[in-house]
Amino acid sequence: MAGHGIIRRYREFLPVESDTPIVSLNEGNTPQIETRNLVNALGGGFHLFIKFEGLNPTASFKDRGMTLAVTKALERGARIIVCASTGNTSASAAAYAARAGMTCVVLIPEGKIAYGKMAQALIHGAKTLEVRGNFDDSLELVRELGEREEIEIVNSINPFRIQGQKTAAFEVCDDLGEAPDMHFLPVGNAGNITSYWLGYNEYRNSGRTSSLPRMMGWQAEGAAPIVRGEIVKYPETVATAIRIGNPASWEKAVRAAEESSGTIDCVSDEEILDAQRMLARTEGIFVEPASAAGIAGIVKSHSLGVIPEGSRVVVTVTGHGLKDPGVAIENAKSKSTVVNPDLTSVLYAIGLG
Ligand code: AN7
Repeated sequence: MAGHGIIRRYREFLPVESDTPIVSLNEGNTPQIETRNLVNALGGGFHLFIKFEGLNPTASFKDRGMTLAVTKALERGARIIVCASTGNTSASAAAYAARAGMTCVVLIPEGKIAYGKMAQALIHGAKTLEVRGNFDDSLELVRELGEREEIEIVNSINPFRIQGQKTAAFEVCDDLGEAPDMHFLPVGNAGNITSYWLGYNEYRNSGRTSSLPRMMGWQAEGAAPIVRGEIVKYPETVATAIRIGNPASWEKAVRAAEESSGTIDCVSDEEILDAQRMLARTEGIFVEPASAAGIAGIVKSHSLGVIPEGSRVVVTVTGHGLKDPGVAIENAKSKSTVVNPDLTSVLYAIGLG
């Protein structure tokens, strides 16, 4: 059932009944692309596969958890879904709520979400509140709103989000025929690393795979509470999606890294932007800055000799680059050229004059 959404494809692993009203946009089944150019640019020595989650319906991995969270909210009769978000969760919630005919309320940090994500919340008709504060403040408010019967929280503190997102690990294993040796991904609220670890374990326990990957999570240097071991009160990073100072799934993420002999580390904004540009130029894959944190993690790990020769590495790139055009245009480090409408001008501008 690939292509019909993650609930239909993996329903035996998910908490749904035969009469559960599935709300889906046919999310999941995203491409896993082997990227030899990038590996060669780094000096070679391992196999790298990019799980391109930016090709989900709302252009981020959040759709996997959202389909299940909204489905379950509808099933129990909630009328309103609400979330705090750095942008992608709100975009996804807004779209799935529209599909389900539910009301959606999103709380986002004022002025700190990427342009494309704001467009998504508004066009899908979500009640969009910009909070004078950061993501962590917004999540506190959402926890309070969630006390009301008619409201369902669809942040990853809703366990159905994690259940839906674990299907990405299933797809990785189905594509590779086995679990990879290492799995890299960005870490913000730490729901995704928790989900992948759950998924890899369930697949191994069901006998579909025989091994588990090392989980390699990456925070941004200015928003790295797990790496530092303390809440970051004023998180700052160009990767606004992971501008989070007090992750909801903190302990679970630490456990995933420990149990898997992996790590949670951080990369600077400069490393993130370099990785975004490098991936776009060597492979034609355009990701948002937060997603490039995982790529930067590979660059860093490889330079430190942490990636064993010949290993199979998967990296999840979580959101599409078009989400944040402003950062991309600045980071491209090249400008367009205005020319007169004649061949001489064009030839001159492209260096053939
Ligand atoms: C592109 O949308 O938290 O560690 O509110 O948008 O599971 O939080 C987004 C997080 C990585 C981090 N990459 O994942 C939100 C939000 C992208 C993201 C993360 C996010 P988690």
